[in-house]
Amino acid sequence: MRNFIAFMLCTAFVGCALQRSAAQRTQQEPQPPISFSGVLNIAAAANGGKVIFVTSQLDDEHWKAENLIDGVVNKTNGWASSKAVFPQDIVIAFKGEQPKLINKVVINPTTPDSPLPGRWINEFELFVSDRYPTNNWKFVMHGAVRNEPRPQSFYFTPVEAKYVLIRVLSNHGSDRFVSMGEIEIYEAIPAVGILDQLIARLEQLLRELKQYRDTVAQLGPILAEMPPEALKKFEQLWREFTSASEKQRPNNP
Ligand SMILES: [Ca+2]
Repeated sequence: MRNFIAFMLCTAFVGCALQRSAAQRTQQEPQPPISFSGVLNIAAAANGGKVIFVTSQLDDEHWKAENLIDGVVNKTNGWASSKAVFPQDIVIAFKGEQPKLINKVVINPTTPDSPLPGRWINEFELFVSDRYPTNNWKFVMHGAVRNEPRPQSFYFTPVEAKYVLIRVLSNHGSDRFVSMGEIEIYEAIPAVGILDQLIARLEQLLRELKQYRDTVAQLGPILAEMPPEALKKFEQLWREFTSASEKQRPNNP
């Protein structure tokens, strides 16, 4: 059982590494990841998030911007712009328009369309602000979403935000419109002490395992065997974790 868990964690680790290497190729600044992220998607409507501005939407029923934060893909269409004209801006605020320290955005381009028409979001920029409306958006990062039906994570240096602007710069070639299924935003969490940091890393691994499981479910297995470097990384992490746990036991000097 333990070997199985180790294997699953390692494959998740590799899936994560694959995604990060993709992000690193496209993210221009700063370098990810900087710190750990919370588990609550604070952009979700269910958690108080709301869309407060969108440049355009194809219609007000099936392709409205609110579909970006409804927590599902494919059950609703997602959002689509009215035309393939760029940029397209989407502004999201958090519950009560309170400031949050954030360091991760997840974009899932999946809509009922296949990737073939090239309508899904490609390049984008992320900005934040403590007021809205404003002409003084703070640049956070530039990234590109692969034309693949899965959630794609982008990490950045923790930054405080009341309002988050996702500026869509391109799609994957369609002259009709640009679309995507879901946007998620996560808080940066402080990790105090070695054990807390290790727990946060393990929790991060588990979250990425779930994401990897979803990817495999959508695309089919992409790893024939467990790469040895992934096993090494996991074993090192596990050693650090058990060693730190030992040190923190009360009967230990
Ligand atoms: Ca959605």
